[in-house]
Amino acid sequence: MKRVLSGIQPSGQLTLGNYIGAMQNFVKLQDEQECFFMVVDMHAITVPQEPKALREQSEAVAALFIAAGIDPVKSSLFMQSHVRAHAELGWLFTTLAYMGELERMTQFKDKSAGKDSVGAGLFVYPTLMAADILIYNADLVPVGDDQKQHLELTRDLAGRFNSRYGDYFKVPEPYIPKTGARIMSLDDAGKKMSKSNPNPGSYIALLDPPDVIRKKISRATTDSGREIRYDPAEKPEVSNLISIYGQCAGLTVAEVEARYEGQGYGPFKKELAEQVVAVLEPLQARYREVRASGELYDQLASGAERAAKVADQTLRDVKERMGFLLPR
Ligand code: AQP
Repeated sequence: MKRVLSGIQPSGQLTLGNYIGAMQNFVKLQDEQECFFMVVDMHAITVPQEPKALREQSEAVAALFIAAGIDPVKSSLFMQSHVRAHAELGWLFTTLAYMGELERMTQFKDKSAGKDSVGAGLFVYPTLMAADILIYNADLVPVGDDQKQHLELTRDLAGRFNSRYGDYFKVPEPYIPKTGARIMSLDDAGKKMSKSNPNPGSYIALLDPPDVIRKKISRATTDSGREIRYDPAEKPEVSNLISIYGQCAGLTVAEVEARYEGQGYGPFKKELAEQVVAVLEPLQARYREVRASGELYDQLASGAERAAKVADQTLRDVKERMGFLLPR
């Protein structure tokens, strides 16, 4: 059995990108592997968050994990901030990382572009992410392909620690699904669908009511021409819609193309909206049940307790190897 670790930030409303690129895969993994899934609230504050919204979003993300199919008995589901060793190991890794390698991170470049003042937390985000992963000595890290670069850095930091202080960390492997790994924005297929995009029309939120989903898809940008053809270079907008269709309907790209051969964007978009609604409506019903059940806090406490057992031990081992004087 392999150990799997991944997280989602409560930095806005979760999107269909988070579901297709992350949650769907988490659910598949939990039956065969030992899984740790967390709501990474400490990462969310690397950009300003309104406290009330952060609290609500954190609870919503935790409930969405369960609504999407994560079983909190099989998997350890917890809030990152409830397992304090993450922050401490994050600091230790910050001291191992180089400025140059952090400066190269495209997420940092994207999120800081055009801003007058950029938080230092955004810059060191990847070192906390490395701590999140390595603290469980995870074998596999299921992430969307947008996170590949951060995972590379995690692998480098694990290697650096091992060569300085002796072999300790496993060098984790990314687990990136072949299709649907990156869902792009509905208003610009050059950017990934992102929950912190200020334009809500650019994403489908997992909790969007069906009519809002229909409206957003009908307004989604399309390329010139009317052919439903998967060609990310020539027809990026339609190609993105085809991958969303395929992921929601359980079809390959070729099957979606064949279904709409000779038809225009109108019928395609209409049916795409229904495919998305068919996936999200039952998820939303389960979400409402989870929120109403009142069990979430206990489930998160038990997840954090299981996680802390592993995390605290790793932190102790690391500090010992680095030369800290440990309390007796
Ligand atoms: N558009 C996407 N397509 C596929 N996968 C995606 N993921 C995010 N967006 C897409 C995957 O979801 C997981 C959780 O991501 P996150 O919330 O921790 O951070 P993120 O990647 O930065 O996601 P967002 O939505 O873009 O958040 P903000 O806007 O706050 O930065 C990851 O596995 C990610 O790959």
